Amino acid sequence: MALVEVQVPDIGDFDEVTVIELMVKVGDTVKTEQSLITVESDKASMEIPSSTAGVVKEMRVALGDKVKQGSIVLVVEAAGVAAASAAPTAAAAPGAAPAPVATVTPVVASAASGPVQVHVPDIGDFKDVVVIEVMVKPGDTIKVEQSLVTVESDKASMEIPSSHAGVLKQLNVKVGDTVNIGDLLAILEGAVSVAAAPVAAATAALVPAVPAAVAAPTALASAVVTVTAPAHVPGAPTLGLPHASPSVRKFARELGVPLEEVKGSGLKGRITEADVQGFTKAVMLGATQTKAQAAKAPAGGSGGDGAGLGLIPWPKVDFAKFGPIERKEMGRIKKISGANLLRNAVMIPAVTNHDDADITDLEAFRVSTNKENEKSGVKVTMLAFLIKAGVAALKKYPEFNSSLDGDTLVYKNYWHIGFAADTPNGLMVPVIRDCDKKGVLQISQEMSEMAKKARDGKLGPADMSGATFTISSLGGIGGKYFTPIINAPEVAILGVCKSSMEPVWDGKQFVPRLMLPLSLTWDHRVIDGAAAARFNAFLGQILSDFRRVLL
Ligand code: CAO
Repeated sequence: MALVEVQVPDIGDFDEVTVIELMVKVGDTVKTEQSLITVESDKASMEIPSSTAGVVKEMRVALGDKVKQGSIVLVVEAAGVAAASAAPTAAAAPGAAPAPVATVTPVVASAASGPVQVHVPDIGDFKDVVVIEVMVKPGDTIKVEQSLVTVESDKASMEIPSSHAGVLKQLNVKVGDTVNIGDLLAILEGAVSVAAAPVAAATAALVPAVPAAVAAPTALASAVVTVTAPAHVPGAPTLGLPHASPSVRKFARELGVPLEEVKGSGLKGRITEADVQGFTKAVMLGATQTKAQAAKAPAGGSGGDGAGLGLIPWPKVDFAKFGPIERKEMGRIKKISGANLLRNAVMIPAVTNHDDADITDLEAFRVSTNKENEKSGVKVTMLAFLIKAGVAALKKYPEFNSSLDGDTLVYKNYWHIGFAADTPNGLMVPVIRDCDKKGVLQISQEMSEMAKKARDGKLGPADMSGATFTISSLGGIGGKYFTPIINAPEVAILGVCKSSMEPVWDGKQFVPRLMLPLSLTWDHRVIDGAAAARFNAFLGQILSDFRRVLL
């Protein structure tokens, strides 16, 4: 066992950098190359890896400390390494991690009035760094030292500034590209600049003309001049890049979190991983919205502009140009149900299976029951039979009575059935609770009361919540089949149309049977086509012989 001091390795031309993140603490076991701290200059941030595996015994740096090459970061008790062999610097240590060098390359002094190529400068030991941000676009007027792109390795991110001023004619990289030293980054036109040392470069930016001492020969004036830009210019202004370490940036990118909208709680407003998690949680809970969400939110619940789905914008037409028009604001219920329907239609991979059920005997039974019960005032409806039959099918195929919660399926051991009711104000879905415990007569009675309440605009939120499955019947109106939209978080909905007498082959002859068209829409994330076909077939069997409900 030996105590090894892990030092800041060669970090290129960075003089002093600030410790902005401690990624380990005393007692942690660290591996070789594991990131220990994040340091930051005004243009680059980088993680300092450990040269030695072992247990952290002592932290020698704190948040906000300034460190440079050779500064001791921490002391590690390294197994199997003799104290005498403990390397004084990370770079020299056995098995040392490659130093996170972000080298500043002196800028080649040159000047031209023609196109100028800007290449990726010497960025130290980094290879295949990824372009994570493009800060300029063709046509932009670029100043000397203005950051063009941000590149990132798994240990550091840095901005690549322009060595020249001019108009950006061509940008050769895009977000996601990987680049290496010498790669062509951009071509500037009308570029006139001199950038010697970083400080001199800053001065040159203020001087529009080319100093005579370094003016390019006239013959070169129209030629393409290749210039290497510095990877880092101490003292140059940052361009509003969110303050976060490469690993936090990567984490945010993986989650699709717009880092510029996250409020940093770290040093100097630095965004930490916990900040990104907090932001994500707030968005998921609906406590906040990203700017993109806010911009694409459906106006008044009536529908977005399609941009959120990468669709072309909704057509804006001046209808009055083609004839007389009248504008009427949509009602509150239509706006609310419209927003819900849009979300459900867009977010659920829905499929609809159509089938027919033979209800000849059931309809005869319904009519005779109603005759017998004429005096009771309760009219038994086909929909009440459908609800009862639906519960039997839901019990046999429980995934139709479930809901998705992330990757978990929630099976409900209650059977509350919603039914779509057409009202003057729009579509409403009252819910009849515990349909498994109620008879067809009671369901018919509750349904007629709920339908009346819906038409009178008297349904409360409790009347419309908690459904496990919905039935939408257009039977009293007409039609053959339709594709109902699932009422999330339910996973299926049954659409029913008008029954009609049809010739059905009984094996020997065609016989007239009353056939009921069924349309079952289901969420393909939860249910398969075969299960949907079985559900419909089972439902059809029950409706053709209702005694099966008892089985
Ligand atoms: N086939 C043939 N006739 C049917 C039928 C069917 N599937 N379902 C009902 N009928 C008949 C009934 O027998 C009744 O006829 P009678 O007046 O001769 O007895 C008539 O149609 C009216 O039915 P109803 O009003 O008694 O009962 P219902 O159960 O069909 O409907 C309700 C109740 C609330 C569902 C209905 O009023 C309604 O609002 N339907 C529209 C639902 C809707 O808009 N769905 C679409 C959602 S997607 O936009």
